[in-house]
Amino acid sequence: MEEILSLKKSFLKESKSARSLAELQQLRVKYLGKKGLVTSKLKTLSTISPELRPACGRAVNEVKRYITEELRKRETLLKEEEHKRLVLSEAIDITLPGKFTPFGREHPVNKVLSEIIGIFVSMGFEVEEGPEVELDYYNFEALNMPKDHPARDMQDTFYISEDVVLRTHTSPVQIRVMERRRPPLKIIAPGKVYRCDADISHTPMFHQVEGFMVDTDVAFSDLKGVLESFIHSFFNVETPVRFRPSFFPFTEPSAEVDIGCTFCSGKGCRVCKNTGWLEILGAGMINPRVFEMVGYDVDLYTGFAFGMGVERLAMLKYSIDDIRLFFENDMRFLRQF
Ligand code: 2NL
Repeated sequence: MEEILSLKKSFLKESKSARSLAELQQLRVKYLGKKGLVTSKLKTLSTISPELRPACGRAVNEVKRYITEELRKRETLLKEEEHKRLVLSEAIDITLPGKFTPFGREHPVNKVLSEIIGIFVSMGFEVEEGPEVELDYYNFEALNMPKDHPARDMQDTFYISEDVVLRTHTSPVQIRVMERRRPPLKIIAPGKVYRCDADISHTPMFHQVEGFMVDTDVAFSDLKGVLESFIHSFFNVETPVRFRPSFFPFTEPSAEVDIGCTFCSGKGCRVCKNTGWLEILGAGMINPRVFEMVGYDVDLYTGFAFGMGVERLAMLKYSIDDIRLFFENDMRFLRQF
């Protein structure tokens, strides 16, 4: 009986100092295992005199139940402690400020580009695209710019090889369309173009929208009507529009189109160099030489064409004085559009 009671005492002491589930498991083996202390006591019951055996048996079983129950309690306690430790070690401070992820938005150049496209689409123009790396033939030759033309100088054009260039305008898209299709055609060609130039009004890459219309009797008055409609729609006001005689190898006659200065309303300022006018695009009647290159009957068809710089239009619309701002990706600039 004494031995049984001292078993209970020694277990109590040892179980108090068990700090982990592994230590608890060792205790379980030590007391309740096959060769454990309690198990051995049960085995020795048969050696005890029959009168004392029932009392001793009850006592050992009672100690066994007690130890089993105690082990279960300690196990629950240790598991809870372990869980608490885990939760604490993984805890995050929800009062800390979050990581700021800035939202993107459409670039002002793309915004203006979409707007320009939308206006021409509403007038019935189709949109066509083409390669930025272009054959010399489509970029120059087919546009009546022969080998000795000054615009073909290395100073202005990025050459990939003798006969491959980065397109300097989107006109080659229109040549490719005319080779493929017959009139009537009303097409605009938006996209990136490249010129070897860099200052406050030039970047080596910029965006252009060119457009053309070809049919049996397209006149200069059609060009004026389409461009005036476009300009009034784009600037949201009835700005004065002026066609000034000019020259392009691919149009004849050619014109540069001005609008009343948006900065001084035509009074004269630094931006319009005191002329009261700002040049916004170039245009003209397609040179019959271009039609010959694509195999159109020059006696049957006439057409107009025009070209505009998207960054330049965006600069005029939003009073931006340095084209490079579009490409610095300064959020303080980009957020404003
Ligand atoms: C400008 C002037 C222009 C064209 C582009 C063109 C295209 C073909 C045939 C004839 Cl396929 N012309 N395009 C015509 C006149 C002017 O652009 O100042 N662009 C920024």
